[in-house]
Amino acid sequence: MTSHRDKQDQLDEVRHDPQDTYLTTQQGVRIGHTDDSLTAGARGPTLLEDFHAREKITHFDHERIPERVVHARGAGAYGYFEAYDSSLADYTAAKFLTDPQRRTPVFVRFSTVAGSRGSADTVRDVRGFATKFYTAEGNYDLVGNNMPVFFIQDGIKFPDFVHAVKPEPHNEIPQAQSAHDTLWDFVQLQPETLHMIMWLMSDRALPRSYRMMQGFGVHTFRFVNAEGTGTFVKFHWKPKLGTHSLVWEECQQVGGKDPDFNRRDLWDAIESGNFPEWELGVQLVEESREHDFDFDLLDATKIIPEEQVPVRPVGRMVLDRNPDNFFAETEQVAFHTANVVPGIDFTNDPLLQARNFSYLDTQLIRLGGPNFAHIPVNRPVAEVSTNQRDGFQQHRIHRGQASYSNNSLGGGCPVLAGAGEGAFEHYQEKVEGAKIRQRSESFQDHYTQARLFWNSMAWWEREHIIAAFRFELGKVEHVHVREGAVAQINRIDHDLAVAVAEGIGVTPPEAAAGPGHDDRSPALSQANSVQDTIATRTIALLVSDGVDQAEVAQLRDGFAERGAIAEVLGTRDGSVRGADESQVEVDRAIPTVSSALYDAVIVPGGTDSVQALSKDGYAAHFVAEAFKHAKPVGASDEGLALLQRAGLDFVRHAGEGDNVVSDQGVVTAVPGGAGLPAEFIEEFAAVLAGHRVWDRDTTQVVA
Ligand code: HDD
Repeated sequence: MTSHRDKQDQLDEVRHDPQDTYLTTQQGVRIGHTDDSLTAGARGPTLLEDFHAREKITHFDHERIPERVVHARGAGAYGYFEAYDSSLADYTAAKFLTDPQRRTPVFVRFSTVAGSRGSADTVRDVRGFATKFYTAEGNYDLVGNNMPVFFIQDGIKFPDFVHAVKPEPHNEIPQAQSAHDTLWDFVQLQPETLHMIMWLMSDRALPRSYRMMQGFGVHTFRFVNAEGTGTFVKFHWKPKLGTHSLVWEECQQVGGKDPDFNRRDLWDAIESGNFPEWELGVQLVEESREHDFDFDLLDATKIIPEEQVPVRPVGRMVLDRNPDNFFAETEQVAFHTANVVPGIDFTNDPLLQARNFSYLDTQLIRLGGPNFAHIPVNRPVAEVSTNQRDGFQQHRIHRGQASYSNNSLGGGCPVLAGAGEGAFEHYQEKVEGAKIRQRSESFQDHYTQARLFWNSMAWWEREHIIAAFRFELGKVEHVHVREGAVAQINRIDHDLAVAVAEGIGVTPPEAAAGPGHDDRSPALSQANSVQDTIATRTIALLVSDGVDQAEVAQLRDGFAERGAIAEVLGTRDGSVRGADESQVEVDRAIPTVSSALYDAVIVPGGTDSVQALSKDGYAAHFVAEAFKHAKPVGASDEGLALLQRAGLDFVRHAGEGDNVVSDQGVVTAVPGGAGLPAEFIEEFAAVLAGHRVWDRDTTQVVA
């Protein structure tokens, strides 16, 4: 029976703790002095025989390995997957998906695509969502993204695409940005990118947290059941906390204030026991229906709209353990789309076929040779027995005389699995055709689904997409590239193209022939992914000397009960004086943070505190900015003064019989004998569960 401890028990064998050890060389010789080299006299030359110095420096010189050519920046964690029931057995022989008694260990790595290892987390980019399932039948890797489509249809274009999106080769500018000429030149000339570009310009490219984003296998894969029958399948991960994003301006601020924002969020959530969770779902299409769609199932630039083929929930994944060592685990983990187990197979999607070559190949250079599967994080929990030998960093001591099949000298071992012994059997698909270099006719429509995406957006999502196009194309130097991009957008939607053109100094185009349909897929809008929870959201409480300490405690406890985290931000660090002269502990000083790092802000009462905050530029800016970013803002009656100072003139005082007023996501309350009324926290939590308050008049904000 697979248990989710299996992988951890295996890793325990190599985990090393320096507690109660002596410092030694790599050879185990104890060292008593590591600060001075061995020299001929106190001021003389260093001696070659100083083996400790040489070993120490040599090892250091070799500490770096090549970063991933894409997805270099990432963060990972361990956890487990469990199937809800055995109902998928009709479609797949994969035991980890059909045996609810199993808890299959997993390692997941989230990443951005374009930036280097040290780039900021909150850039506009696709996020990688790669899962390694350590199943009892071998490792299965689902190497997906947080967007369900891809930029190109055939992997042979991948080097071109990556060269276009990465920093430009002559000056290596810009870092982790798609807003530059070469990417948009590629886009304007390669319309198959457009559907994915719509996703990239949307809020999906700015996740609030890795824990709050969807994941997709992207390709159509193939399930194969015990009888050998195939079924097309697409994989979906849905986050338990809903799918939520930052806004672009926040992303840019967070990139400076906390470039590790998403990485830290994942780490902190797991350390504090708020284990991130996703539901795995599948869309299943019988092989007989392969040609029933107006797109090709083998085209990775297309989704199967959920309204056409519903997503069927099959299990859940929980991440419950951080790695012990970033390099050993997160950096050295090696995913590969061709790591499949019985019950899961490929289709002829030309992007997938190329990936099945590329991922093994890249590890050979990145991890220095063919034995990277011996690295602890990559080792299966299933038994491994091969005739592969030698190579750099061979960690196994293979015994015996025979390392070939068939053999008689080794008793015929390792033996081949016979019928019923779990051997992987390739799906027997009949293929025929002439050898040609040609894209299928069925891959040629690049606009219909891009338009479907646009049609499905809420008004505020559309506004964000227009702003994103304007920002990105506004950074493009070549006018013909701007014009070319607008011409392509025009074939998706004319109004969108005009709105973009007007923002970037390009003549708005005439309406062009395009798909012109009004179809929508509600599942594509983040407006429809809101869950009724505020678990792990962060709320800033702004305080200074004289704050009503009882309200602070009440807010902290009230939000903690709902799984959210209220942090006390003071005009200075350490503590401030409460109205009753008690000490109120401060989590952080306001100038060291930014409203962009929090989901909401509340100003508790206390006349002196609110007066001091109102004189503090940082505090007023904090509130104004949170409001501008459509976040819930709250205040106890006295706190209103700071809201007004921040330009929120419309905010009304709560009054007699009207203890809590909620208007445009600004919630105010009059405290009574028992402090803030209970409805205040309730109402505030309800607003916060909606994540942002888009129906808000942001012209109220002081610029
Ligand atoms: Fe890829 C890494 C996802 C197309 C070649 N890819 C990589 C990672 C993710 C994806 C999540 C990071 C894995 C990790 O955390 O270590 N890639 C995708 C998705 C694609 C896709 C969802 C389209 C559906 N990729 C793709 C193509 C090729 C590659 C078409 C090459 C032909 N990808 C690679 C790579 C990487 C990689 C060069 C870099 C590091 C690595 O593999 O291990 O081989």
